[in-house]
Amino acid sequence: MGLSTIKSTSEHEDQMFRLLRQVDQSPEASQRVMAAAIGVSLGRLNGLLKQATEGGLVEVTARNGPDKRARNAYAITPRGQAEKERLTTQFLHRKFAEYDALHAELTGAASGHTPLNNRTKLMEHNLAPIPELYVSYDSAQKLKVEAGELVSHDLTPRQICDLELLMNGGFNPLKGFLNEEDYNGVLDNMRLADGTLWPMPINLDVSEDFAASLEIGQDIALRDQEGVILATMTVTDRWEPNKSREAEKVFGADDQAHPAVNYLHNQAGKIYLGGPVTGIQQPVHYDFRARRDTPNELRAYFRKMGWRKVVAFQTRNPLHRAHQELTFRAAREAQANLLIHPVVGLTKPGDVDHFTRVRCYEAVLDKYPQSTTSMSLLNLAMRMGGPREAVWHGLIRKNHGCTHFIVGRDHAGPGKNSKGEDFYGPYDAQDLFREHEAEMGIEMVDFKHMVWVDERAQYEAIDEIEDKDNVTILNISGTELRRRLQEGLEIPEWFSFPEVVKELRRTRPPRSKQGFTVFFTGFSGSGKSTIANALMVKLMEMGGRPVTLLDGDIVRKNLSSELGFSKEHRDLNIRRIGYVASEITKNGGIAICAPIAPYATTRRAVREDVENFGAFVEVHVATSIEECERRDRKGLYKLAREGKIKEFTGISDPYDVPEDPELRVETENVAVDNCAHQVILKLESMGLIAAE
Ligand code: PPS
Repeated sequence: MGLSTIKSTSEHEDQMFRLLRQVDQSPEASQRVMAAAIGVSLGRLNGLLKQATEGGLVEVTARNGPDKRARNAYAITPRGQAEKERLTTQFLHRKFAEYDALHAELTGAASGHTPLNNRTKLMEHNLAPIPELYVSYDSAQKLKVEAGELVSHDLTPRQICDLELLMNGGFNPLKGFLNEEDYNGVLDNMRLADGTLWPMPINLDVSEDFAASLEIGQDIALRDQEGVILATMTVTDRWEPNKSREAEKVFGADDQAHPAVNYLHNQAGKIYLGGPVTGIQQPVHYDFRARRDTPNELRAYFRKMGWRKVVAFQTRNPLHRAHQELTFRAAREAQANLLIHPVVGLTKPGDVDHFTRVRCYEAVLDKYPQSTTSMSLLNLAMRMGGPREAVWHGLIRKNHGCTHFIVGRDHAGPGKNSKGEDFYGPYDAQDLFREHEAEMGIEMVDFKHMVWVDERAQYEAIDEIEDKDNVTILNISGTELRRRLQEGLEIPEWFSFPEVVKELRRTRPPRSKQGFTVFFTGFSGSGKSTIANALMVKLMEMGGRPVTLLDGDIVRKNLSSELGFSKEHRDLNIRRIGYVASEITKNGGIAICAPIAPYATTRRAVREDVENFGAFVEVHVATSIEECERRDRKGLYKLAREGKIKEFTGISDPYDVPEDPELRVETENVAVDNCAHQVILKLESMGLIAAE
């Protein structure tokens, strides 16, 4: 018969709890001391120990005692830690119930204590300093000089983010980039080789050549993009990962529509290096320095402010009224303070840049009651890994001294897969978090979907509105917000704060105020330059934005004078034009380009460069090669026919006709003015020019 059936459950659990606490605090104590501390007989202690070891809560290691006789030492396992926490919570639960009953007996009324399930459970004190990987200032100075001699690896932007959190304890308990055994554990069951919960592989991916040049056991220097040495690493492991397997295990699908899977296959190096890291200095940030805190700085801040419970809110988007309402509610529910903890490392491609977001957050911060809420920026490189990412975020926030974490619908969701379906279920992240909550030592506060109830002029949680059919419920989706910003339409006060809308409008002005590029392409002598010149003058007459003409000949004189007309040189020439056009577009100007640009792939690459910042309008000047040759303004076609000019487009070199340009203009029997006007009409229809 099992012990638990002999003893009453609660007594047994109390004893187990005391045993786990005792093993945790004094693993080396003799059995006699242990039994006395727990208040049980030696026999009972043995029974408990047997059960704890069999259940994987405690590990036994043999060692020699002072009298040279071998004896056992005990260590608590991560599972044991989780069980200890569970039992603690249960113990408190019972004590609350007893207290409540006593209160009622003495006063005739309930104590007013909120039942445990609805109140903050016992939280770990996440406020003691957390281990960092940095060496002391003096050692760092010395190490920096020594590291100058080492082979070095230039970190990618993502690796810099990862390294910062490794070094400052944000990724505690990791001590470096994962070794192969830990990596496999993380992939297979979200655990390091020693059983500790860790859901996200943190790898140093490098090229095959670099990996091959190293010896196992060698120290390497890790440098930022300006060459500053941030850390050294001892390479203990080197392996070629199966990236499809990693994608399947970590992100649930080997589908490149997932941004992290795309990164894995197309950007990450082929080989992984693992090994412990020694931190020399933090990556340098020139922006919002006062708003960046290491885990220990935040822990110290919470201690100083006397904050015992802190709810963290993770975000990669600007905050609007609904967010303010839900975060504040979450904090109130948990009877805790609030930490707005936005990610400013790498987020999802296409997100609002972090400079704009931080200015928005600063505006919202004033809307919370004084000294209840703080904001700190987190230099995390997100993976958009949904459920696993939520658990990872929770562990990171715990390391930053928080006791609670808000997990929303589709937390860190990557969008749709290549079949147009969601990668994860809307509540998968909450489910996985809940499953590991006790072990993690940070509690989940689930997100309430807040909507505006017009009649009552306030935000309410949608599932708490009882008169749904009789009230007007309003909400604006992210897509709708982007459309309104794009088109300069109204954004109502109930949705966001005027200060936030102002910031967003500054960064995302309506299309008619954004920069854009008009890209003419066509044969030599097709009329590109003439139409481009006419267009430039018309746009300058309208005013409002600076206009730059990057004509084929002008560019070849000023930017590409050393280039000829081979495929390679033409590509280089067009990529240079694309780069300048994208910079002009980024800065709100109009770039008009007029090269031949014969290759479709190169034109597509330029389009992608420009579209990061504004519209790209491709105009095919569709004059036939016969007509161009007939006109032969510069006499080049004649020379080409005579073989005196080699690789001449349309004669002895290819031209890919644009398949789907924004506009195609015919120039035969059409006046230049009319062609330029067609472009103006197109720009108007795309919202790129508008009446004031
Ligand atoms: S490309 O292919 O886009 O890099 O060409 P681009 O920079 O527009 O330069 C085209 C002008 O260079 C002159 N030229 C030639 N064109 C085509 N093929 C060959 N081999 C060649 N050699 C010289 C020609 O005058 C082009 O001017 P445009 O303005 O197009 O008539």
